[in-house]
Amino acid sequence: MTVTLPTTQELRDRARTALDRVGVTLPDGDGVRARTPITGEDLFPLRASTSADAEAAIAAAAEAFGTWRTTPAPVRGELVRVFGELLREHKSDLADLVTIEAGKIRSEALGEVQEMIDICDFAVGQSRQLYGRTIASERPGHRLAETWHPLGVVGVISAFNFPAAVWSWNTAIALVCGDTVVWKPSELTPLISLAASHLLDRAIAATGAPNDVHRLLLADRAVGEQLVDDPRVALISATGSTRMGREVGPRVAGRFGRCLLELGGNNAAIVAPSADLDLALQGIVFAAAGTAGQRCTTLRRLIVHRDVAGKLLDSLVTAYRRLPIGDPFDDTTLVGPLISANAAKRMREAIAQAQAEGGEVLAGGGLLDTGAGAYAEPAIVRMPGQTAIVREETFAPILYVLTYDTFDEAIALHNDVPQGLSSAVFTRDQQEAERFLAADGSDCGIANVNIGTSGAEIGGAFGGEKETGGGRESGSDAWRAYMRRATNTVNYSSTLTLAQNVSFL
Ligand code: UN1
Repeated sequence: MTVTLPTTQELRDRARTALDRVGVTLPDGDGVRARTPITGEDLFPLRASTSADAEAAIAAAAEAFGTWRTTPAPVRGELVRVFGELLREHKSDLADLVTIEAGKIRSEALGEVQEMIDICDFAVGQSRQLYGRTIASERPGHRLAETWHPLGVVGVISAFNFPAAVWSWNTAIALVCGDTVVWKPSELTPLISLAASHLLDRAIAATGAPNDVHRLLLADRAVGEQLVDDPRVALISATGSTRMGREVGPRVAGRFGRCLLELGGNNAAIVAPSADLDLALQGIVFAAAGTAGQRCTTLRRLIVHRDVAGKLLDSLVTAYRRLPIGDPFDDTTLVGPLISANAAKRMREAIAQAQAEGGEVLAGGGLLDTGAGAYAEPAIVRMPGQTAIVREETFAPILYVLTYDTFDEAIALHNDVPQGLSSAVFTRDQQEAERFLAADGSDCGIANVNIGTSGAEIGGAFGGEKETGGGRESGSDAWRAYMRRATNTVNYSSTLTLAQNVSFL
């Protein structure tokens, strides 16, 4: 396959145009390099935030919290509404930057910005729905209730693969909840971070919200650690690998801070004999090969019934052979580059380990010779069982295939990995579908029927169990993680009645 790619200079110009339209002035200096996986080359050197900058940002956000927490929640919602309008206006510019820095194809990059718009709409509604409960008191003349209050500074640590949407899930909700935010994005995606943060700054200026309700830090890991260890940061919301979460979680817990963790996934789909195989095929290809396998919700394991395995695998292999790989700005491309040459190396190593463990490569697995960028052919690897490599998350498009005979066996295989983010079953058998969603079915935070594992919409809580970290973001009652609860007992009688019938004096 020959791949025609834009030049680094063309991408630099395109990024510059998008940044200009948004109104970003690049911070001159060094320490951080904007780069593009499309050619694998650097775009701009940028000034990195120092430890003193991080200290100042945390102090400023903590001070702004003093004002923001007493601003009425619907007024806070107005900031997020205006931000959402700016996102709509600059949807195409932001999508360009997502493609340039993360390598997503155009429709997925636009989809990422749409997620940002959707969470803003959701958060605006939420700003009038920060409900507490009234509880029936056992005492006469008493009211028992709970009130939700803003929590403090939220430190958001985000990953390259959803460089802007995951930050926006956290930030839109945190802001309506009365919190302030300090953001440390991935070092791989500084330009989209600057653009998204600048649009929020413009919304802040337009609505008169305190300047420091949001601060951005472009920096390396040391600054992330500073956020993690600072007692003024009430909540750390971190997205990334399980290895990262294993370090962050105990450090934040050690200072009794709160953590919201979105870590690795090792998502599987079960394909039952009754499944609509055409539908399953489409769902599998998007979930496994889409975003070049670099979503935390990417489908990594296919657990297919022995009777339909041959037929499904034949059509999957054919579909994989036809996948257009290449320039993510080209409308016909479905698979863009991996984020780095290192990611390609890890993919090769994982496939080699799978082969050593008895795996057979049915499709893909090679690297295109583009002379620039790491363009991998999505791979399908049939495995004799759930070996060590299958139980790991490799952030690349590798789909391991296992077969099963009984549905119980399929569910056991499905749950027998350390991670618990997303899952799916393709079946037309209602008993199987319901069993998959039941307490003894999928053990993941997301469980789907007749739809793949990736591409969740805003509105539902997003997150997973086990080594995925337990956090929930973006929808349902995820807002509660960004607030503190106070239980209030109010005595409006003239008698002091003690609970539990205690008598005293
Ligand atoms: C991620 O990969 O970190 O469900 C987030 C999805 C997207 C979000 C993925 N809405 O695939």
